Amino acid sequence: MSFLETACKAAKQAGKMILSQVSKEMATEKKSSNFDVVTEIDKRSERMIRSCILESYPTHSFLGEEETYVSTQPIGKTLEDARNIPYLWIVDPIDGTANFIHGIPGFTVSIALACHGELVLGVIYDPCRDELFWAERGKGSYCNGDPISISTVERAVDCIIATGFVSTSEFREINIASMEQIGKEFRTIRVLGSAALHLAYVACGKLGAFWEYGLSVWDVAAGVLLVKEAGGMVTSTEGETYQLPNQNIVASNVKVHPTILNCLSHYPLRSIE
Ligand code: 2AM
Ligand code: CA
Ligand code: CA
Ligand code: CA
Repeated sequence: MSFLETACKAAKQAGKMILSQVSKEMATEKKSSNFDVVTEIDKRSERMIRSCILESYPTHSFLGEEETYVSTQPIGKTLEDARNIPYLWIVDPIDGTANFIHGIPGFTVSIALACHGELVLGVIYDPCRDELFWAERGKGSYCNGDPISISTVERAVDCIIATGFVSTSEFREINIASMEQIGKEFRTIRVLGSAALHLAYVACGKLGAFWEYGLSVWDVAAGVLLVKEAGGMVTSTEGETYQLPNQNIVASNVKVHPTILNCLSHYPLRSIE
């Protein structure tokens, strides 16, 4: 089985298990705060994905949101150290846990593979709609086997942009404030609750763009490759070339990118340092 096949199999298996648990009674556990919670299903999903990947590739490294990391090689806390790692899988076992807990469609499984710190594979699965998105470096992006590409819309006013705001993030206020300017330029703003789903929707052209402050590497790793391989642009909120694990991200169909960066320039990050 190829890396892609393994990742797709793991994402689908986990996604179907998650879907089967929606609306069932489940305990939630507090992580960093009351806003940051995890369920037994997040952990079960991560264990399923980890077993599937490490059974196929026992020497690879694995970074998951819920159980930090298991690795045959020592890896650092951030991807800065990932350049020394030949194969690092980066996994969000449920992106959109809040939606999952409340039974709202809009949660995904996100699996990426970085080789020596460079993204080579990204898979995002939305079990509610049975949509499997994937991208391989240099080979384009796909949804359920069909090639996808970014929106061709030229003007911000003709497209929908998405965002989210992590309640516990130091960037929360700036994220919310930035909606004011962005909201004046774009048709409307959506907050679907899964950063990975937002990125998959930018890749297939449903959304013109997505921006968010304060994200983690597992929220965006797969989606960044999907957007790039679909012809889109990904930068930091300050317009620099996007590099994992930058927390602040803008992804778009290229054409509306300058409008977003211009809006965000009203909210310099220096102001919260
Ligand atoms: P999660 O569901 O995996 O935690 C939405 O804004 C994005 O932010 C989602 O990708 C979500 O991922 C993440 N997120 C939401 N609340 C969070 C919190 N309190 N801490 C960390 N990440 C959070
Ligand atoms: Ca979480
Ligand atoms: Ca997440
Ligand atoms: Ca998660």
